[in-house]
Amino acid sequence: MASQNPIAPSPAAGIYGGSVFANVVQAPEDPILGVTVAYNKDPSPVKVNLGVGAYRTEEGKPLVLNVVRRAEQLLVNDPSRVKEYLPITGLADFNKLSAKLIFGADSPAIQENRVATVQCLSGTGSLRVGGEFLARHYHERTIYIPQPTWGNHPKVFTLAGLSVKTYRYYDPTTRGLNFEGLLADLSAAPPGAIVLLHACAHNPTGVDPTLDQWEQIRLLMRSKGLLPFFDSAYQGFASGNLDADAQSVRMFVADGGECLTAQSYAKNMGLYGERVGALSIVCKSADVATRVESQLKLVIRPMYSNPPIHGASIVATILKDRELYHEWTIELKAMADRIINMRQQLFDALRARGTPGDWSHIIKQIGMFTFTGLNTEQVTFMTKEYHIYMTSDGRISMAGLSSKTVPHLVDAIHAAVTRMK
Ligand code: PLA
Repeated sequence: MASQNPIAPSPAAGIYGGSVFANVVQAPEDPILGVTVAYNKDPSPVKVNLGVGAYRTEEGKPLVLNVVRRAEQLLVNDPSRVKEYLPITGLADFNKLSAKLIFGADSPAIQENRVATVQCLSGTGSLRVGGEFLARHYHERTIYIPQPTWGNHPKVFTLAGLSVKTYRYYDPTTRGLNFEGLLADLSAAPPGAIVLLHACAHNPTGVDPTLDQWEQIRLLMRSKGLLPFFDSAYQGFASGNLDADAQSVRMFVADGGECLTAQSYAKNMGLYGERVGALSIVCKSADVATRVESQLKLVIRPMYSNPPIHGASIVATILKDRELYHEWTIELKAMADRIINMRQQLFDALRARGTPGDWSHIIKQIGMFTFTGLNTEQVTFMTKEYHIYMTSDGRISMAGLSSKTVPHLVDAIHAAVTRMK
């Protein structure tokens, strides 16, 4: 009977000093989300978190959009709503409306039913599902990502089964786009290679190609048969205008060619923790799109079966109602404007302080982040001495800054650049 004792130690336990997991090593914190972990542990009353890209109000508080609260109220008050499983591909309305939002209401690809859209777990989940689909069904397994890029990109695509290479993107000397390097690297890529493009508000650099440069990128990519995979995590957050921020994607769809797009509603609707996003694959024909969708289901079903219902219902409620949609665009513009205003305030304050250096990139860069040019040593100093939390590459989230915290940040930057070069 003793051998059947359910709480008897497993045979391996002794070997590993009591736990079968005793040889598991401590993993490092995530380079971005780990900044919040460190920030939360700091008891200092002056601490500021400029790490993760999460919007804060002037009072430093997280923001739930009024239009989101209204949509949630409508959902709660609707007794016909149930908690059944969604289909594997998610909420049908949400998928249609998401495709319209990124490609434009009059997009021929949508009208011709050439787009396969599936609801996924925010931007990250959409990238992962797209990556896994490509690894299974696309002939070229190499994906080129910009250098630098969002730190999770290489991990997502490697684990999806793709081989990750980089193309030149940012020039630290000009703090702008390395356009020549970008064109040279994409020209040298094997025909058919996948290319990850940030639709707007490039993370972490805040540097986007101009429309003219996008057109040259498009011509080069189409001539070489390179497959565009757009990451659209900041639509509306860059300029404050949803259509303007989708222009890069729409240029590639307008030429009739194929592409993938991962959309996130984390930032533009403030739905971070609801994990709501979409993957769209634009195909040459409706017939191909139908087959692509059937294969996307085979990727999703064993991964998480089907997506959550709440966030997608909020988005669909807002996108399908003219008045709610309008209210959303106003709130979105207010968030984008506050970020642009913080750029100006930070730039003005550094100039007024006489902090050495040309800080004009702060007002030239686009979107949620400023790529300050501060080095790891300076960042460590600012965190230790001033309790300013940011990623070690010198990126700061402008959305985490407010008029009240600008002077403290300027003190920290001034001390960092004057004391350590
Ligand atoms: N793509 C890019 C370019 C991003 O910057 C982010 C989020 C995502 C995708 C994924 O977002 P989602 O899955 O939440 O929709 N980047 C954040 C957060 C804002 C993070 O690292 O997870 C950042 O601070 O860089």
